[in-house]
Amino acid sequence: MRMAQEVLRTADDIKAMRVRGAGRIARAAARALAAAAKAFEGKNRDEFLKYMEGAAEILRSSRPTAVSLPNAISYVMFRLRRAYDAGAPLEDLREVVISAAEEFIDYSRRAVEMIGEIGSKFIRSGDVVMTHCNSSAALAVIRKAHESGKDIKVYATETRPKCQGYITTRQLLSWGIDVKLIPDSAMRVVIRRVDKVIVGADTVAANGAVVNKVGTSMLALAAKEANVPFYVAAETYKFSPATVLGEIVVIEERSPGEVVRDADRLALLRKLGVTIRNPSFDITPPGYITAIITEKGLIPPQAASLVLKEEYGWAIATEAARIFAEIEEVA
Ligand code: RI2
Repeated sequence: MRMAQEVLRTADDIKAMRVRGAGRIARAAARALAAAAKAFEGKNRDEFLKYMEGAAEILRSSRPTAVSLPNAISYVMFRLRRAYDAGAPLEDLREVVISAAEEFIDYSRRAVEMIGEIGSKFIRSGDVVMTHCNSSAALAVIRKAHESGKDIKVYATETRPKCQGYITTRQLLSWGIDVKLIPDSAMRVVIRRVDKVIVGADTVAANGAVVNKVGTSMLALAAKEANVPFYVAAETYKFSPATVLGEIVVIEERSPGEVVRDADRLALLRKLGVTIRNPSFDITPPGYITAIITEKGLIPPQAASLVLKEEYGWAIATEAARIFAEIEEVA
C-alpha cells in the first residue's frame, strides 16, 4: 500500500524545520494522519491499521526530541486501536482517526490560548521579559499581557544557529510590543535588566527537568544567579510519559551546515580536521525553574509526575505492560 503524499511531505517538512516548534509539529503530524486516513484506498480494516501504523512511524521518526510529536500521534493511534479492538468497520475507523486528529489540533490551539491567559497574570506592567528561541506558548503569555494593557519590554535572544529569535522579534513587533534582539552570548549581561524569563518547552520529563532549545539552560543559570524568576510555558502534551519508566530524552544533533552556513568555509574547516557539533536542545534541571505554566494551571516542576499520571496514565500502563511482557518472555 502506497503511503499518502501528505505523510511523506509533512515528515520532510518537520525534518527540514520548514514546520517547526514543538506544538506546530504535533499539530502537523495529527493533520497528516487525518489526511492519510482520507487517502486510504484499500477495502480492509486490517490493512488500514497497518497502513496507519506505518504513517505514524514515519511521522514519529521525523524529529527525536519534542515529545509533543509522539504524544499527538499516540492520541490518534490509541483511539484507532481501541476502535479496531472493538471490531469497528473500516469506515468507522477512518472516521475515528479524522475526528481524533481534529480533536487534538483543537485542544492544542485552545491550550496555547489558555496558557496565555494564565501566564499573563504573572506579568506586571513595567516588566522587562526575556525569552529564548521561538515558542508560541511563551509568546502567548507575552502577547496576552500586552493586550491586557500591561506595559512590557522584551529581550529576545538570537538563538544560534537557526536564529529563531528573529521570528520572535518579528512577531512581537507585529503585535506592537517593544522588543530588543540580543546575541545569545549577551544573556548574562542583559539579565540584570530583566524581571522575568519565559521560555517554551519541547519536553518536560517526569522529574520536572525541561528540554528546550539549546541555550535555555544557560539562560536559566544566569537567571538563577541574578535571582530572576524563570517560567516555562508548556502544554500538558509536552510532558513525556516514557520518562516515568526511565526513558532518556534523545537530544537531536543537527547538521554542521547550520553552524557554519558558508559552504566554502565549512569545507575548509573539514579539510583542517575540525569537528563541528550542533546539539539542538539542552536540559534545564527543575531546581532552576520557578514554575511551569500549563493550560491546566501553574505547577512547580516537581509536580510533573502528577501531571503525567493524570494525563497519560493509560500510555504509561500500556508501555509498562509491554515491558513486563518482554521481561517474562526473556525469563
Ligand atoms: P512551542 C522549539 O523547537 C523551541 O525549542 C521552542 O522553545 C519549542 O519548540 C516550543 O515551541 P524548534 O522546533 O510549541 O525550533 O511553544 O527546534 O511553539
